[in-house]
Amino acid sequence: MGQKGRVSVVGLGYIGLPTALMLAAHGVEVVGTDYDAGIVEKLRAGELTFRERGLKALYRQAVANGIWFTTSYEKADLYIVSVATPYLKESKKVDPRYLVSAVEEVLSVCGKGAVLVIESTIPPGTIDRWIRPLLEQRGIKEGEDVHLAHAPERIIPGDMIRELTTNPRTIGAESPEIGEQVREVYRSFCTGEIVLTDIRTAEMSKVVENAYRDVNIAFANELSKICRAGGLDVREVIRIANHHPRVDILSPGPGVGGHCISVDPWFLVGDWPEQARLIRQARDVNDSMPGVVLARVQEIMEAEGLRDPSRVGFYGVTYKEDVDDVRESPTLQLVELMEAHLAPPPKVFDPMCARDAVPGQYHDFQAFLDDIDLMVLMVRHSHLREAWPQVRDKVVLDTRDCALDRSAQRAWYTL
Ligand code: SAJ
Repeated sequence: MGQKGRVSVVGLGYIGLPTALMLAAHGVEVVGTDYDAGIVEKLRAGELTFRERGLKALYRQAVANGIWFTTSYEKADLYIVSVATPYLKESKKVDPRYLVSAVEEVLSVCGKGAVLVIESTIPPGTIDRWIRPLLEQRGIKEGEDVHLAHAPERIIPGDMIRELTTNPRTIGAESPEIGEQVREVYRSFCTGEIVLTDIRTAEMSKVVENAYRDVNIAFANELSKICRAGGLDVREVIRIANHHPRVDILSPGPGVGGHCISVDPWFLVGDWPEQARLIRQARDVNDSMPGVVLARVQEIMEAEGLRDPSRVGFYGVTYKEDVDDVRESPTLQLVELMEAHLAPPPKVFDPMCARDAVPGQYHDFQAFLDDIDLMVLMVRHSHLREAWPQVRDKVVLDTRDCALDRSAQRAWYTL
């Protein structure tokens, strides 16, 4: 529909693709651009690039409404830039290279009055430091030739489509008028409240949301270490503590993966190392968890008289349940640690991950079971519940409190 003009979504990854499809499915004219020809070819051929509940149906609706995919940057009224913003391993600061190059491409094609919305997660000051200078270098006037806004995404992988529709959103814009214009575009599909603010506050609040969750998961993981040392059942302790009306502790686990919670807090540490002490500590606690699992595996092997590390199997390689994303996955970190400290290679099975995330990954559950004695439950995929009757006579290490029947197993351990 011409009313909102044409929207170009740049970067068709985990966030850009659902956003582009959602806009198109709600009648907005959308062109999706990605520099990766492989992604564009797949999307043109009717194939999705990752698994997510409800994404297929949304894709069909968007295609029926005329969305198209290309590797070239097109003229549009509004651009939504959703490219990866990793952090630099040494300094912990944001690595803006994909963002800068995408914005450079957009600036080379966009017409006067175009609005550039950055959706990628960025630390406060990124637009000042990296985007505004790009305009200045080209003699482009912000507020006249081009307008800037930041609309960080907040959707949770595994429930993206519902959350895209219902989550509240934040839009930081160069002026209230531009904020209003951007809000109108998101309003086409978003039923949640859309709050307007300035760009730096929007940048900060997004990073803060993920740092908050990281700190809270670290608290649960630290409790799990304390309870193990104190001979207590951490799950029971948390369950009881959470009865308190103002206590709501998260779940301990084998570590924090994914490209958001394990990355974004570093931005604050990178820019404010003196102030961001707790946030840094939380990162370290969460990063230590794969090592804690490894130590537990070694203890259990000892206790159960299991001598062959190659008969240890990890169930789940994705960073969490019912997604196919393996970025920063605790299992991948653990496999690396095992290769360094125990004889390689451990066995890995994941029902969500069609491609091999590790060499020799199993795709047949029974074959995986036949080759292992100790099964480490790393991810609580829905598949596990259905397939559980197949699992018999194993030593199990449950890192996720999977709430499964233990009676058919040889022994059961928790983190
Ligand atoms: N995890 C635990 N214990 C918990 C909760 C999570 O160990 O109690 C682990 C998960 O297993 C996973 C990691 O933490 O490895 C992160 O998973 P998650 O489900 O907490 O979050 P993400 O990374 O999938 O999505 C987050 C969300 N942010 C918040 O909830 C504040 C989502 O809303 C954001 O849109 C997303 O980051 C993002 O893209 O920034």
